[in-house]
Amino acid sequence: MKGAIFDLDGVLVDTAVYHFAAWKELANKFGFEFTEADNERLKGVSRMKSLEILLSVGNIAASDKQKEEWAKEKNERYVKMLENLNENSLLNGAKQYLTKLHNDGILIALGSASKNAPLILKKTGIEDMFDAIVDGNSVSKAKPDPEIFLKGAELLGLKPEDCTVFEDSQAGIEAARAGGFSVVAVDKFNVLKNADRYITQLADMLII
Ligand code: B16
Ligand code: MG
Repeated sequence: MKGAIFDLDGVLVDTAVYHFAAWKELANKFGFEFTEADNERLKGVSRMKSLEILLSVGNIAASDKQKEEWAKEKNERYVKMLENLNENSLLNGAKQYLTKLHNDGILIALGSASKNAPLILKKTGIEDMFDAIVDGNSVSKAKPDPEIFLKGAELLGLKPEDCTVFEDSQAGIEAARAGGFSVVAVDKFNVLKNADRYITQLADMLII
């Protein structure tokens, strides 16, 4: 491995809890329950696609304009919750593993679908640990399309086969596979398939 490409939500930072809370508030406003099981389907998926899944759960039809407004509303709720983020929001072993890779001369990229990635990196204090950043603001195709990771490898000046992707979503694993990367699945609930290696948290990577 010459390069490591990290997903953000669910791999480095526990923002999934805030995504869920903000989607749940929106669903409650519409008058239906949005469960943890429903929420699993949103992991790694873009904001608009997530809204469409939520609306299908509630059996709600909407125009594109309405969808834009609701996606914006959810994001405003979510960004407000992100005010609570700090270094303690980093997942177990995340900062230590990034530091280890850096000290070992491995190049590090971010490969996240989130448009809020710059804010999250800043609030958790890890923005300076990346040699390249690719997020929802810089790509047009969402995972499982490999664009995010291919762009990350390109910015690092490396070939996909020299990089490992760390992912917690099935869409992200498929994206990495499609791009020719090896994949480590961060799989807390034993639900992911098709990865080269499975860990429950990045701290597992520190155990030799
Ligand atoms: P935003 P990741 C993804 O982040 C989340 O897993 C997914 O739940 C979210 O819908 C997506 O970012 C977009 O996030 O609304 O902040 O742009 O896992 O790719 O780091
Ligand atoms: Mg993720």
